Amino acid sequence: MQGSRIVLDQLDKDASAPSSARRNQSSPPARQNEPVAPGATVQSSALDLSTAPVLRGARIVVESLIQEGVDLIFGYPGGAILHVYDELYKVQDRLRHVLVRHEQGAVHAAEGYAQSTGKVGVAMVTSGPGATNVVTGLQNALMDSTPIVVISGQVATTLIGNDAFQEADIVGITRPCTKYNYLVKRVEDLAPTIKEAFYLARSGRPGPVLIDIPKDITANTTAFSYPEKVELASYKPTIKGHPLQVKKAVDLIRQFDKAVLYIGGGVVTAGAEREVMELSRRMNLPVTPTLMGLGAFPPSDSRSLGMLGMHGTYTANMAMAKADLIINIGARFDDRVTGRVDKFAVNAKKIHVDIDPSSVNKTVMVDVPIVGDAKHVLQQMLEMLPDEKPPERSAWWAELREMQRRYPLRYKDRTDCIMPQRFFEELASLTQGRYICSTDVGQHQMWAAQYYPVANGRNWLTSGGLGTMGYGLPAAVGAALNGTKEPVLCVTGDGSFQMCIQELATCVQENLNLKILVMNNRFLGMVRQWQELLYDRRYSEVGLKYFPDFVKIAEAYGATGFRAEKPEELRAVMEKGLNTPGTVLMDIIVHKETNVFPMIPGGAAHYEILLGPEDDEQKDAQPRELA
Ligand SMILES: Cc1ncc(C[n+]2csc(CCOP(=O)(O)OP(=O)(O)O)c2C)c(N)n1
Ligand SMILES: [Mg+2]
Repeated sequence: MQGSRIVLDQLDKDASAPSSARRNQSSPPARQNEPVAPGATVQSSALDLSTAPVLRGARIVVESLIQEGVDLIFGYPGGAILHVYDELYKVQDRLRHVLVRHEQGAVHAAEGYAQSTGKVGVAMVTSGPGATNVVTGLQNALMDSTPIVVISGQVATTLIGNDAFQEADIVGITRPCTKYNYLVKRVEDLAPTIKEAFYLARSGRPGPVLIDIPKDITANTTAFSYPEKVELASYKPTIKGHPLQVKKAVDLIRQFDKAVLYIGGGVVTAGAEREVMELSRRMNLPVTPTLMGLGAFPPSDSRSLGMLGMHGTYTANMAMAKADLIINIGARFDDRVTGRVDKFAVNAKKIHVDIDPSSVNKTVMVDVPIVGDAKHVLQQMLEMLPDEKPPERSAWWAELREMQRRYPLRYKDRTDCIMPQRFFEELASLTQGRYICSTDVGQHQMWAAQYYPVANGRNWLTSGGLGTMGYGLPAAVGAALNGTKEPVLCVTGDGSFQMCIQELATCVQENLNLKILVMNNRFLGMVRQWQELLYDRRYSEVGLKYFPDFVKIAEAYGATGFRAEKPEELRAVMEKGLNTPGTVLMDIIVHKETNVFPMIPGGAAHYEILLGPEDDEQKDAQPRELA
């Protein structure tokens, strides 16, 4: 995956210093918006831009953001970015800044905002430690193709390389974890760089872009006009699929019977849900989404096989193993899906539609690669497939239905404690999957993926590629600030929640309609599960021996807290929590040692599926071989 840093790199980058933008130089920092005092009149900060006014770099930064259509940024101030924060103070009527409590939170919030809206999320931080705190979020956004722009302050150009106070070579540090990054060295380059950064972040395979701006560049002045377009000779994402390749794909879909449509996050990014549905309907194709593709196809549709991958359904994974044709739309043959690559779907012809050429033939060689935007390519396919009677694929569907009948998701409920799956079933039944839901990482994430019926891909915020504990709460903050009136859910674990717990302050400060559900198993549950199943139950440092009282923590931050410990309390607590205004935390104490099944152990073939102890035919949870 790391393949996706764009090609532009080689062309215009300053070889020595991290980064590069082509023109640059720059300025000083700034500070941020306080709530306007009650009764105070807010004067419009708008400028007449038709005259290309001479502005200092800091003002150019904020005016450029406004010209880009940005109205919300997440950030944390400090010395090197102070000039910009001072300008933010002046434009608060046009550009809102939300103060997070940790820079990691700012980036995940920008990601949550971006994923839930399709717009570019923006974060702003200071130099040195502020900047290094964004690294996890950048890598997360890179792996999940989320469009964000991060602006970091840098020490003055005269100090760069001097081990100056709060100096870090953030362009060097983030080179491998951004789609592109820039060090702005001239104030004249600021506006064009920002324009280009947004274009790169949102176009092609979206991703994170970082702009590092030295303090003197934000103090220098120049005439400001925002460029209208970006011309990059070396970067022109392919949108339409090659017609001959599309024709080959369509011929295969017509010809092969045991076909599966394997859809990923690219479908959500491209907004290609309707086309996927249409292709599935016209060609009677079973559909399985990856973790990132959840919501791109209705889970209630009869052609849905449920999620694919390590904790996907038995039927989805076995369908891939038994298929004679796999049609991958906007997914990347991730190892959580393929398992051992040499044993992956060996009998299937493979079609792969992806906007990122570096993803094609990267881990799995395919028969028909098509580089292009999922929506366009699917439309091209549909044009070649008249809406006639769909093929029956009766033997194939019979086989799939039989697998679904024998191996549905199942668990044994208990009366003495809350089973985790029960918790997710209740959540699904109370919400019907209609709310935006963020997750953290671990068992709760996988159960959420299995049971929460995500109604729309933009409602599903999860850290797929990087698996970043701590993502869930700040991502939900970003989504809750996207203008939605509905509550936003954050499903988290007792471990993950503590990784960005400080963002509770942001939730309360912004009076967010956020409902946090902590699936509290008093364990780093997913790691414990691996230790139970693969390390003979040697639990090494997975028991959270000290548990803070999450309800009290919520209250200490000014939020509301509830707890459910017994099955009979569960629904009432969830109802009360979902209906209480503002930020609410529900601490749901679940059975400690339940495992997530099905499970394909790391390194196993994708058909070596462990089923749960409840499964009638698979009581000992032994790997099964491909029949
Ligand atoms: C930042 C980070 N550190 C470590 C891990 C490894 N890891 C994956 S899942 C997990 C346990 C998560 O515990 P919790 O949040 O309580 O979720 P549970 O599995 O119990 O539902 C850990 C430690 C990770 N994914 N991210
Ligand atoms: Mg846990």
